[in-house]
Amino acid sequence: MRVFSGVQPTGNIHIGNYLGALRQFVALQDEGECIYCIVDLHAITLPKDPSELRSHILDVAALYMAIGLDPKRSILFVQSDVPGHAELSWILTCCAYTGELSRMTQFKDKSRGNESAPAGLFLYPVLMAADILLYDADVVPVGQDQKQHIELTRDLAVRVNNRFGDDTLVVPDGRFLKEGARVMALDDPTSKMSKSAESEMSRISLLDDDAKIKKAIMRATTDSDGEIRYDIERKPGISNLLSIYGAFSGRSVDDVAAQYQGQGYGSLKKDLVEVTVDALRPIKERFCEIRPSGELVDALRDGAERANAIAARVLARVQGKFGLGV
Ligand code: ATP
Ligand code: LTN
Repeated sequence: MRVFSGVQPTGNIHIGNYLGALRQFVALQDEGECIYCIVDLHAITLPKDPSELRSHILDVAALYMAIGLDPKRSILFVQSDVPGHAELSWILTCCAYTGELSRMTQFKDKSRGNESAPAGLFLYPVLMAADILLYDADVVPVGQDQKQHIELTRDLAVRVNNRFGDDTLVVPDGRFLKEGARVMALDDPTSKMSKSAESEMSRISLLDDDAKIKKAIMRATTDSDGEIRYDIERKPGISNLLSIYGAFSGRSVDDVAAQYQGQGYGSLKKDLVEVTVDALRPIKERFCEIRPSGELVDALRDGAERANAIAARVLARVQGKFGLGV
């Protein structure tokens, strides 16, 4: 089984990224051949300061390793170090329909009908499909927000295969977790926790200090009926806290809710601060060792070389089917 996934270097990884996607990356190392990418070409779909981008690329790489990804067992690399991503992306762009791309909810949210939205934002899901299909990946661990993009990837693979034969592209499956697949913003539990949201109190980054973690959780938006119960529709704030608690402690939300039955929101929040601080402490410690070390860049160079060897083979196969080149 081959596994592929990616994270954008758009800012510090938050607990939504970790609980929804990255925690699966680690577990999957025992199940198959894993390829994890830092998708810098996706990050420039909206303008980025070059030195900030460079530093976020290295931060995400160090965080990959700090959470337990092993660059010897898995391939860890930066997307733009493997030219095949952009090349396959163009081929797939020629197979995608403008209608289906216009229906992508992430595009609609980020462009909001603006005529001067970058075309890269529109083509973003095609580049994501290329990332996955370039490695013949079987499984793609992601958060719930990527479900529509995974469906498009599958549609494109099937469309290409219908034209050129089933041995052209592998049709991948998304893998979504039950607990943590959609962590919501702490200050607004009706929108998802995001790296690029303006408010720092909306998220907890894996590198936040204990005081910031405490502040964000204690101030998290809740309702006023005082009852601890998992009910996303009526109690999105408390449900979000229960689901973060459950995901970090390996327990079900109902189990956690039962424990706090009859207690105030304050004691749930106080304990969640502790659970979160304990879970992030070892990650932060490893990050501080790995980030300044030269091994980080060496690992990424080695990863790019190994990724490129697979990508070049798949790309040549697809180009051959399309009749490209001499
Ligand atoms: P941005 O806010 O800049 O769009 P992001 O926070 O959505 O970024 P990505 O790099 O796009 O982060 O996503 C990395 C992985 O984390 C993806 O698999 C995505 O599905 C997952 N993910 C992102 N946000 C959440 C969330 N709030 N809950 C669960 N999973 C999430
Ligand atoms: N679109 C993803 C990031 C991403 C990705 C991928 C995830 C780009 N290419 C390939 C899995 C596989 C997101 O999280 N916003």
